[in-house]
Amino acid sequence: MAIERTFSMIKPDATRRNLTGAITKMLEDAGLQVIASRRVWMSRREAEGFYAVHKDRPFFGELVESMSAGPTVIQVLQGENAIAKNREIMGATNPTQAAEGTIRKTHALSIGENSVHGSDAPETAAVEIAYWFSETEIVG
Ligand code: RTP
Ligand code: MG
Repeated sequence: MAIERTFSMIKPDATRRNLTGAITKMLEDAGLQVIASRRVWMSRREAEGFYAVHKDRPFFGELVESMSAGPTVIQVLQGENAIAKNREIMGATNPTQAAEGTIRKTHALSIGENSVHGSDAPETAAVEIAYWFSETEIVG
């Protein structure tokens, strides 16, 4: 199995409820290693840039609003099959459809305030990591 890197965010709804440690523990317990981490309060412009692929979706305004409403913890995770593994631990986008034991089933409030983000493919992982981190900040 390939060692991969993926980009993860602990969203404002979760940092607001002091869940940074609890969520990071779920990631680490699943075998993912945090090789970069920073707390940021993103601007609307940064949120719009990061989520540009969703700009024509009806929920875009709400998404940008919630992501710039408070601090986010951005992380690079490394491990075997890290991209798929992280998506599995996160659970379905809508927490009502997320499996037992997943981060979203355990902690998310709604589809909009769903506590975490994770890259969905190697190409998006590379773009998303580079959007927030320089190579020197990533210590594998
Ligand atoms: P993510 O990108 O955040 O890891 O989650 P995802 O792939 O499961 O979901 P995606 O379709 O990429 O959507 C990005 C984020 O937009 C919000 N969303 N709101 N109100 C809605 O119908 C709706 N749909 C999506 C969610 O917060 C989702 O994580
Ligand atoms: Mg997505």
